[in-house]
Amino acid sequence: MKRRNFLINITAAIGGLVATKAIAKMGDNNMHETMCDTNSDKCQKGDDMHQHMNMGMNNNQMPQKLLPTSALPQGMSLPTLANLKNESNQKGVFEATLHLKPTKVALTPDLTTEFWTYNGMIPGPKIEVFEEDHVKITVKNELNQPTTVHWHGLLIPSDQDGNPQNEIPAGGSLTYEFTIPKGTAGTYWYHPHGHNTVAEQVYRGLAGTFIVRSKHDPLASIPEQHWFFSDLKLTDKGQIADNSMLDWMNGREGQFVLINGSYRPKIKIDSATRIRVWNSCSGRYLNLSIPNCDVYLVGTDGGLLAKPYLLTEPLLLTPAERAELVIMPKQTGTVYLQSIGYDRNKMGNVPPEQDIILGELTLTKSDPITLPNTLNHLPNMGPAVAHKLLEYTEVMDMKEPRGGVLFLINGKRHDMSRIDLKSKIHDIEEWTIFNNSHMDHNFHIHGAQFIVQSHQLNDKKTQPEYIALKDTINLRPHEKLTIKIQQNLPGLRMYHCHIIEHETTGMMGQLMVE
Ligand SMILES: [Cu+2]
Repeated sequence: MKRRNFLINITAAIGGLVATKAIAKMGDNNMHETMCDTNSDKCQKGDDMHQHMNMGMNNNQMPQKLLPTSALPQGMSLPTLANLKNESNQKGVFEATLHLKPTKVALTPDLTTEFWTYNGMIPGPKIEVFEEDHVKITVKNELNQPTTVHWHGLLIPSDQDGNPQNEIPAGGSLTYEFTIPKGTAGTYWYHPHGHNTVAEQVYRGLAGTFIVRSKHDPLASIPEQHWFFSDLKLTDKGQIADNSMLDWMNGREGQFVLINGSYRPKIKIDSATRIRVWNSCSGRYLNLSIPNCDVYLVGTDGGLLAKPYLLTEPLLLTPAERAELVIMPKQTGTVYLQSIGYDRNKMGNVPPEQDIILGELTLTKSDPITLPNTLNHLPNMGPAVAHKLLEYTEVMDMKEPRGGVLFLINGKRHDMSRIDLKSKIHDIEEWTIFNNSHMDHNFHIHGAQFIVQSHQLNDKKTQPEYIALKDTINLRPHEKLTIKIQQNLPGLRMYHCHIIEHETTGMMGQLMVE
């Protein structure tokens, strides 16, 4: 969004205009951002903070006209993610190049959209390596702004992990080099992590998958699919829309959710299938419902669970979370893959959450398979020797042009020159993260996979139902989450909310591991 438009918005907000707008949800009749007035039942939110937002933070941009969802073809076969080609013929070495560049993509014969891409692809090419491989990826930045590549979830040295302090200038290039540690097979991804630019670079298309395989994978014999979810917001001219003020406040949600770059694809499941799932959306929470199947959760962000866990409810995947599932169709037929409406307590006048259709599953009933009882040996982390407390808060600030709300950690905005916390290398630490705010936020930290110990909400403390390796986890409003974490490499690590608009506007801190 242009600076001039921000100023117009702010001036109008102070002038006290009452019309606010809400972003239309995916649905065939809601193709533009609708106007809602503050008295409408549909738009009303009850509590104090939301009232604040309604009175002081009206969203006074001209409504953006969005492309009707009927303009994109749907029901194509799920595309396979293209691999990033290994240019090395040395055993155990993965060497490749990623070019970041503006790329015109023909979404239909009549509609060409300019994305920012890795190697011209939406999503970026899939990187597949084995544990202990040596990875050498040269990134050429042909954008007109700096960037970095963050290897989300991987346990690699901090100076190779795309911190905002290590930007690749416009026109520059950098070679990232790291070795994948043993025992870290899992489902990762890569995306930009520069200073102040992440939201735009991600919503313009920059993200890709990174799979680390084990040579002793207990599920290797099961056929595998990849579902990479991303979000796309297009103007009525078919171009990538700027963030609205509501996007900056709540995290961006577009009118299209794509799987592997395809809108509402058809997905065939004709036997027990292992599915790796990524939520790469900027702000959208996915609450996945897979009907007429037994769905086992077998892995999370950082690898396989200790044992399979049969899901009895939709799987909530907040931005940046991943999961590995084994799906066994119980009936033959066609069903919708959906995200069930989940209220994450957005600010401002927004319509109620709805179920949305993500794709169409063509199921063939097949004999169930028996999954191994033991999938992984997860670390027993032992007693913590240090404790840390993080508090998320939200504060209104009309001087903040991107949404008028500051999202803070321990009362502070991200400052690249400030060390917020220090940890001793290899120490087992217990962190308590307190979401002292009115909306859901998630927590992501670089350089480690943590294990959740407990959730506390309204004085009720619960233990997680399964032990899992996580680098990103959701917090409900006023929830206190306790994790155990160990940083095993020295250097600077970021931690932040992964609603990318919140991260970009400063809901991020810096940990120094020494
Ligand atoms: Cu957040």
